[in-house]
Amino acid sequence: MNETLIFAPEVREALAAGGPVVALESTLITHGFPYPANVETALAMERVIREQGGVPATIAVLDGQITVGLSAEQIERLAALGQAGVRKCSRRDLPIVVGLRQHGATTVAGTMIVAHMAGIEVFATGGIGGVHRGHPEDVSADLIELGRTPITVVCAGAKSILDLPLTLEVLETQGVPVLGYGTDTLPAFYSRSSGLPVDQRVDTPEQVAAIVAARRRLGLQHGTLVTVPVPEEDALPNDEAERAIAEATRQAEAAGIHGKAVTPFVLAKVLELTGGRSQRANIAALVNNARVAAQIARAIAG
Ligand code: PSU
Ligand code: MN
Repeated sequence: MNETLIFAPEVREALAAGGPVVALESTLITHGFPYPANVETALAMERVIREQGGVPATIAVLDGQITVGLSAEQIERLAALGQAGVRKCSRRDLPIVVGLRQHGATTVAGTMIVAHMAGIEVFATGGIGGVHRGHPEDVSADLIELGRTPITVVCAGAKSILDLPLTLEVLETQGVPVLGYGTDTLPAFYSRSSGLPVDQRVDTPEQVAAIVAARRRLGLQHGTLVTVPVPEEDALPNDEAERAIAEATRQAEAAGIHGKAVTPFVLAKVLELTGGRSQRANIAALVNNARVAAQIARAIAG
C-alpha cells in the first residue's frame, strides 16, 4: 500500500480484504457548503454508505499528510479551518500542499488521484466541474482527470452553472463514458434532466460493475462517470434554478471572479438566492449518490 498516504484503520482493512470502499471528496466541506450543513452532509454520506454495507473514505490533506478516511473530528477540524485555511486541491495543487505541509481539500480531480493511489475504485460526489457558461476556456481539471485516471465517479450530473453541451463534448474528447443511472438523459444536478442524451443508460449496480470490469480487462486508463438524477421530491423547479444561476453568474462576472474561485462563488450565491432551497436538493443528491456508489462498490467487490 502507498506509503505517502495515511489510512483510517477500517479503510486499510477493507482495502486489504477487497471490500466495498467509497471515496468522498472534501472540497464540498470547505468550499461547497456553509457550516454546519457541510459537516452534517459529510457525515450523512458516510452513514448511508455504511448502511449499504460499504466503508466510507473521506479524503483530504491535513498538515501536508494525505489522509484516506477522515475521522469525524478531522471533518470538524477541516470545516473549522474553512475556505481561508484550506487550499482547494486539484492535480496542480497536491504537490504544493504536501511539499509545504499545508491543508488541502480535494476536488473531484484531487480525490480521483488520491483514490487511485489508495486502490479505491468508486467515488461519490455531488456535481462535477465542467466548462463554464460563457467561458469555454475555463475547463475544470475534473474533466481532464476523468480522461486519465480510472475511477468510477458517481454524481448528479453537473450544475447548469456550467455549459452542459460543451462539458459533454470535452468528456467525449477525453474518452469518458457517461452513464445515466435509471435515465436516458444527463441529470442537471438540481433538476432530474438536462435533456441531453447520455452515452448509455444503466439500471443496476451490476451493469456498472460489468462496464468497470471490461475497462480493466481492456487496460483502459480513463474514468467512468455515473450520473444519477436527484430524488424527485427534492428536485428544484427548473426555472427557479435557472434564474438563480443566471443571476449568480452575472454577479461573478461583475465582481471579476475567475479561475478556481468561480465555482465556490457561484455556489454560494445560488444558495443565497434560493433561500436554502438549492441546499436541500444539493444534500439530497449527495446522500443519494453515496447510496448508489456503495451499491456499485459492492457489485464490483462481488
Ligand atoms: N460542483 C458542485 N459542487 C461542488 C463542486 C462543483 O456542484 O462542491 C466542487 C467540486 O469539488 C469540484 C470542484 O471538483 O468544485 C470544481 O471546481 P473547478 O470548477 O474550479 O474545477
Ligand atoms: Mn472552473
